[in-house]
Amino acid sequence: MKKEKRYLFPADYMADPSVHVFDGKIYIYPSHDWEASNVENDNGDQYIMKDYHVLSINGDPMTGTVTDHGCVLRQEDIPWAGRQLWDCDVQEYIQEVPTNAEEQAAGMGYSKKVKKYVMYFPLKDRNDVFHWGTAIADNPAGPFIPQPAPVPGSYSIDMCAFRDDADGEVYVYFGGLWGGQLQRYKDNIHLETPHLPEGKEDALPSRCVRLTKDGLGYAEAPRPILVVDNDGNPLKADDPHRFFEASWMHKYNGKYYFSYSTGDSHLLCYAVGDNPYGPFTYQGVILTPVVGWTTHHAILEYNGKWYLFHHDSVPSGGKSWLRSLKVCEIEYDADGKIMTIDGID
Ligand code: FUB
Repeated sequence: MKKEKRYLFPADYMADPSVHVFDGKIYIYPSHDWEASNVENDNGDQYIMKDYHVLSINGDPMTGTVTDHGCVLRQEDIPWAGRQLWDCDVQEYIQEVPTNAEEQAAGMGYSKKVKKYVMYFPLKDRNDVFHWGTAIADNPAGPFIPQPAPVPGSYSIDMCAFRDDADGEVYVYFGGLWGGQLQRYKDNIHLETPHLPEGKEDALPSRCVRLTKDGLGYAEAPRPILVVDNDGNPLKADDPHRFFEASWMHKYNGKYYFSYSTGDSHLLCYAVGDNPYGPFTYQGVILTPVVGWTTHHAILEYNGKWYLFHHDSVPSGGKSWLRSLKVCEIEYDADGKIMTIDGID
């Protein structure tokens, strides 16, 4: 179906939106696309992003004023940086910190609760291997101060940091094929020889890990996230609806909706499960192909309506590495199915 769409930030090329409501306001955490002189290839060398901005929307996503809070983290400020700051996400944490002498004299006791915001970003180290970094801010609009080293054991790209209202825990969904390097890992161990499944082999799954309470590390080993058909069989590698990258998680009517990009078949698809780890039963297509190679998204409820944030390459004349943020409303039918939206307006 056709839906009215809005370009959110015509002033610059930004992509890969992660979107949350913090303190009642919508915050967008996008990648910041740069003009690339290098060749476009399957390794994604054309995506040479070097910093992050935070955007916020004052009110309704379709009409509210969009504010650019400026550059909140630069590659050059990250001690272990090699190259390529790809899709990030941010989550809010409440932390107990010591009070100072003045606050104690005012009767506040020895500790107080403060909000902290942790950004999760994928970045290649100097050996060209992706890990995730974390960076901390006092405010959802940043600036974000990077931790000195990547999260131990972390790998691949495209983190979605989802807080489950059922248990209060944060689960990070991640992974991406090809340039995202997921094929280099099995059971969280780096393989000597990468294995990208083909044909009727089971498709390579996205991963999910529950984080520690401070949001800065793994509370467990990452688990595979299976997308299965109606008979419970994992989707196969040659299925155009299989997972490729750009995980997102949201809940609707108590069900867990895992959505993702199918990469080389250029769709946004979704699957539904009963808990954060799945398995997730494949349901359908959210968005048909857009102009540009990549497709990426976030789904958010705001004031009782549901929105799809995504990107396309129309404003750059089809340059796949120069993408622009868009938003439109999405609808569910009575059975909880998301109505498919046309990617081309
Ligand atoms: O923006 C760089 C990469 O392209 C992202 O990490 C992928 O999801 C794709 O959008």
